[in-house]
Amino acid sequence: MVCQNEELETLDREGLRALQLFQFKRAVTNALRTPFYSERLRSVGITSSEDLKSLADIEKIPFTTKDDLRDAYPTGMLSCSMDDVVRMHASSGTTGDPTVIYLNQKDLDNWTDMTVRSLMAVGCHRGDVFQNMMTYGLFTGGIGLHYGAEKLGMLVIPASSGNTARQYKLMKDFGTTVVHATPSYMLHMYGKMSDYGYKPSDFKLKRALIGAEPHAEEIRQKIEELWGIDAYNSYGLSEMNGPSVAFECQEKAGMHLWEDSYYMEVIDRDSFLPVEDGTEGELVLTILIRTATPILRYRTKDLTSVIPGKCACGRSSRRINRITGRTDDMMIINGVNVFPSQIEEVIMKMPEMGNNYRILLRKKGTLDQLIIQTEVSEGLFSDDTRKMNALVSRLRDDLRASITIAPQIELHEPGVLPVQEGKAIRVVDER
Ligand code: DLL
Repeated sequence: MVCQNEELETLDREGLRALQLFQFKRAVTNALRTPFYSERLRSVGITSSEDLKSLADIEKIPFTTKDDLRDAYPTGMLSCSMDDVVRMHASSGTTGDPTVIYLNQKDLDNWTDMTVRSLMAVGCHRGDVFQNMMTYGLFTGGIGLHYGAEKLGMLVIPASSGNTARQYKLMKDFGTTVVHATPSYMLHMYGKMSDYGYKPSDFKLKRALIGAEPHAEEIRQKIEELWGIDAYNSYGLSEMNGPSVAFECQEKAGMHLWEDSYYMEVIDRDSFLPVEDGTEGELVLTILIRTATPILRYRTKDLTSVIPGKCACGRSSRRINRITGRTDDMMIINGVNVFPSQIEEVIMKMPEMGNNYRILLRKKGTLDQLIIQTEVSEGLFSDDTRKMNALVSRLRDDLRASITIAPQIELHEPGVLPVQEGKAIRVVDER
């Protein structure tokens, strides 16, 4: 196994837990220096890290939510002098005050090391040409992997997102071997390849690191088959620095959540109690490698489960399954609970379906209406209504079998449905 820090990455569970307790205590000491946690922790009787005797004591700490971060805007979660801060990231703030994360130089170095580790886990190395198609800016996707890729010795092309024609030119002229993009953008780019006069053999691409948005296993497979490359799932969130919280290794058997840097819990959505490995629940994370903005027991709202057992690669950090949805993306359609991921899985299992789709929710009288707009594969769209109707009924039947609702289906030609430069917007709720 080629890795960044073999000793840490293969540490046995006992050693890992001892390290986590040590780091958790340090995180609590830091947290007590922030206005927000000093009040929150004292309210439950925690006045020093010595109040945590074991990892089990962590459950005494109340969860932190996105609303807590918003309420603490702009400096309620800062644990050091602003003079020591060298970087900030913030959410877009479209639904209220943004959330801000500060990092000092050591925090940035720690994050960079985590990204080097993630890149090495998927086989990246010096000599690779890394085209970073994630947005650079306050969003952590672009800049997040940038420093690690440089530290590893890859040639970094900071292309940022969008401008497909330029992406293709850069890929061809500089022999890009690794790209970092959202899965929806990888599919969009492929759809435009022939328009720009290219074919997959024009490129030296070997790997895509895909993340920042939910996607079914079928989407990964589609990207791999269309492009003839390996695609690896990458998970992260700005509150926990950004990309490189959890990353697949070359086994492609779930994402290693780097447990020497993050303390993970998976809790039942209703009771908030921990669930067994293998059972789905909400992921709760504590960052152990950042001083300037400590965040303890953060409710990510992301749904996943811990994969029981050890990975064949030898790394000891436990793996999580791909994110199936968020606690807040469940749609209630005429009383039936449906997750967008269930719909995506059905669409992507049909080879006749193309690379882009949308889920529309409307009101018709008092009832909810579910409309699925999906592009069909290249060359399949036709005026032959019999053929098209047969496709529509097959998709409707498969969806009914999965979600118990028979939606209205609209088939479209490839390239017709809207595409976002950043994260894909799949659900449009007009109710
Ligand atoms: O999306 C950080 C990131 C950038 C991760 C690039 C990976 C690659 P935020 O904008 O704060 O940060 O959004 C975080 O996006 O809570 C999940 O709901 C979702 N998400 C991120 N990665 C995945 C993934 C970045 N691989 C939110 N699968 C998270 C499913 C993902 N959902």
